[in-house]
Amino acid sequence: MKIVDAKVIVCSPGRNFVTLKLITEDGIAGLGDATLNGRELSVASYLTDHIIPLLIGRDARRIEDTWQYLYKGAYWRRGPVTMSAIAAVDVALWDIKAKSLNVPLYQVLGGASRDAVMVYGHASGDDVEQTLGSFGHFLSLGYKAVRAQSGIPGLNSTYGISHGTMAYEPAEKNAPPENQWSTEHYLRHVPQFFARLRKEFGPEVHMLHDAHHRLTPIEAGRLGKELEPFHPFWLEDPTPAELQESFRLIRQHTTTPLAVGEVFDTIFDCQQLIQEQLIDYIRMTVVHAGGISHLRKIANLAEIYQVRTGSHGATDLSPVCMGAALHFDLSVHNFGIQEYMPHTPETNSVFPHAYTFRDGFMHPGDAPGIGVDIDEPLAAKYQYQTAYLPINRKLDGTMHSW
Ligand code: CS2
Ligand code: MG
Repeated sequence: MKIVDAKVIVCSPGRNFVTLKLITEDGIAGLGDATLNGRELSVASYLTDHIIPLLIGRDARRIEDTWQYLYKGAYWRRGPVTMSAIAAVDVALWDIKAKSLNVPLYQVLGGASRDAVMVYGHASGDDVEQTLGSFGHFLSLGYKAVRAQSGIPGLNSTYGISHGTMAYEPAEKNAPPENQWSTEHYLRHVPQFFARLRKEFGPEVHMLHDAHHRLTPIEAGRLGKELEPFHPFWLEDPTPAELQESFRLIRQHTTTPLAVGEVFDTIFDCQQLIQEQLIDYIRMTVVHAGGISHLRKIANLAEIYQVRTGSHGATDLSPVCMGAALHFDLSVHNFGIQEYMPHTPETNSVFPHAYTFRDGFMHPGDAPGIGVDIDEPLAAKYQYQTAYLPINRKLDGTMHSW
């Protein structure tokens, strides 16, 4: 089953997406998401200029060999651009594999381990009252788990606050917008915020929060300890995780569950975190972590150490990624939760899909493959637009993690 054609489709139905399409001699088409928010064209070029010429003529059935060929064959290993490009090829080949067998991908991955996939939504607001209203809205939609992010008193901007009907979309045109940060303001605010959430919505609903890489380990230990009475489902990205051992300090101070990994791209980024049980959920997902093939290896390592999956699922990951992730989530044993930020209607029209949401859970559907397609003529109407993630500065102007 040779690959005879391949193309990279860059489109921007409300935000930029990069999609790889592989076509076999039998006419089977496979899709892979290659979107890297803020650096999309780097991955598009990596695929078009360097990988696609190597794929033409290869046997599409040799998924693992192709992964190793692209990983070891590049010599220069790891990194978000390389691993997003490899991920797109990997997912497209798994899509082709399942389509060639005329089964949904999860059946090829070992079949379903659960009936459906629990997801969490994103409640946010400029202040606590607005966020409480948003949180209640997600409960009315049937979500069993909701992430809560609110504006921080004294700061004119922060991470994760949606405006209008759009889900939070952290990419702005032409130049990175500047956010401002104060750890002191934040640490004063969040425990009170969570106290209000629990008082308003009771003990049952799963509540999540994303610190978005902004605390030192000891500050994260303090926040985790102060949140314990409100038993959050997880505290995400409490501190930058390049230094994996820094999570030992957080663990010494709190039992609040920790989730990390959306910015990781290989198993080596999380190996120590998993093997020392420094985290409870690994956030890596198919588009940035080398595809289904590599994410399965990460999940298998995590299973030994009782770490569960909690894959990233923001709107800057395309429906192609969401579809593939849901097949993975349905099948993997140590599944924890899946992030779900619904895409816009224009994005969904470009990427028709079989996955569904109902009462707080999702299912990938039983269409052959990953169950996601791309309407190329419609995609062509949405031209790429330069867009950047925000940057973040402390009140004195010092650069900080966004
Ligand atoms: C966030 C993301 O979903 C999350 O947990 O961390 O919104 C993240 O900021 C974006 O995916 C970055 O592109
Ligand atoms: Mg996050």
